[in-house]
Amino acid sequence: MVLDNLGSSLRGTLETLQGKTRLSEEDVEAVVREIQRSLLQADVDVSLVMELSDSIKTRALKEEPPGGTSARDHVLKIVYEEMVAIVGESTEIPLEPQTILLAGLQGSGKTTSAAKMAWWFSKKGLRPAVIQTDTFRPGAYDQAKQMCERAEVEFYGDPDESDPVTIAREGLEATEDADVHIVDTAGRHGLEDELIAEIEEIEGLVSPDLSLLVFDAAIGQGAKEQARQFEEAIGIDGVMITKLDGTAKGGGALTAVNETDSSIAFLGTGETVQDIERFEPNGFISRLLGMGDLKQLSERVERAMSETQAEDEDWDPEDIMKGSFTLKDMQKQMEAMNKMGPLDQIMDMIPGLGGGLMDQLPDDAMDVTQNRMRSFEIIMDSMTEGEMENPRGVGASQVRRISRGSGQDEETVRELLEQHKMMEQTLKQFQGMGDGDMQRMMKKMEQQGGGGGGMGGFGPF
Ligand SMILES: Nc1nc2c(ncn2[C@@H]2O[C@H](COP(=O)(O)OP(=O)(O)OP(=O)(O)O)[C@@H](O)[C@H]2O)c(=O)[nH]1
Ligand SMILES: [Mg+2]
Repeated sequence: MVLDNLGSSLRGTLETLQGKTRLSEEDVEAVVREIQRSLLQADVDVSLVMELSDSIKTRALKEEPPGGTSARDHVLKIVYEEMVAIVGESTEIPLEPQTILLAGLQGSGKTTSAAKMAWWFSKKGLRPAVIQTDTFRPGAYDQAKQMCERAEVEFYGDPDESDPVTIAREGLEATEDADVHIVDTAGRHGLEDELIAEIEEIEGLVSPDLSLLVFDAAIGQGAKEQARQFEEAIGIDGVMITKLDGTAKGGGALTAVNETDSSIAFLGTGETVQDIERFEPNGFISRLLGMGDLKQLSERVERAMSETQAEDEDWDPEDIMKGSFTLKDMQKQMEAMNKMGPLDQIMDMIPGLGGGLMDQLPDDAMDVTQNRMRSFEIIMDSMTEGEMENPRGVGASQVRRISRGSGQDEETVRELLEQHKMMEQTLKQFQGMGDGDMQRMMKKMEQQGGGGGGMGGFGPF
């Protein structure tokens, strides 16, 4: 999908740097030319391409690769950092009551995205409602209503009312029990004054916490002007890029984000209400440039992500001992393990397990290296609540979606599912352990864990 060409052509150019430790001016020129060519082909705005390639060039020539780093890795790191600087972190979407206003040109995907977002919020345990203020397009009411039915979320619209502002006001009142109000608006062919005036008025009335620009990935060079006008009219906090499942080149996304000085909130990847992904900058750019090389770099970002991840109050480690072991449990285990140290050391602490039983377990069950754990963490962030609860039900198409959303290979997603299965089986063996053994084990682990309070009910790993 997006900018796919950049990934492959850039990798090709970088291969020619293989083995070099210093970069000549020509080397840098060649890389920068390749980047320019790919970005322009992908419809990224010309001035943005120039800006980006200038900063890459300057840095690549000026900065010394740190000791032991190849020239190739050094350039890749700079390209990665400069691109991440443009797309930025994903738009912060707090999981709390809020009003979201959607703006965008006709057919950009606003109505579809409204239902998708509502579905997304409902999966996060919030109660969303979609308010359809589009009185311009015939059928807008029915379309939104149907999509909301499919998403199983509340909907408000009034096919007999012709004033969008009235609908917005009445809609907010009628759905006041909902936590998250998503206000859909009408689109027009171009940026007519009428559209801008209307959305300004709606914006004034609903005073949204978040104004999102919905943006067709195919827009290309038109992106800049469009983004600028919406930014001036209502102030854009984030962008939802739609139709990334299609043939779109997607470069307009970079332009829009840069132009509105905002960030990407969501990606739309299909026509059904579930086809929505939270934007993940690290995965997005890594995917663009060829993931493998960037693991090291992205670790830092990932760590920051998991640290800010809210603690899940519902999770009860005791449940594991009662038999069910979901991916959610595994996620929590991994978080805790990160704080505790390598798995095999923990296993050694468990009385009676040091030798015998350990040797009977498949080697792979212990092979949860730090790197794989990090990949797994990103993957799990891209999974739905339902998939986390029932990983055995995850089929091929879901694997594909999760892989796309997380920027990890499908292979790694399948490995995660395998790993979960193995841990689940391993756990079954532990469940036969006597209570006394278990208590001793817990005590020992608490001591080792440096008195970490949350470790009290920590499971068997
Ligand atoms: N393949 C694909 N199609 C999408 C996506 N998002 C929206 N669409 C399709 O794009 C078309 C337009 O989507 P709408 O949601 O009606 O767009 P809109 O911005 O509300 O359009 P107006 O209300 O007329 O301005 C529909 O056929 C959608 O099914 C997406 O992420 N992928
Ligand atoms: Mg619409």
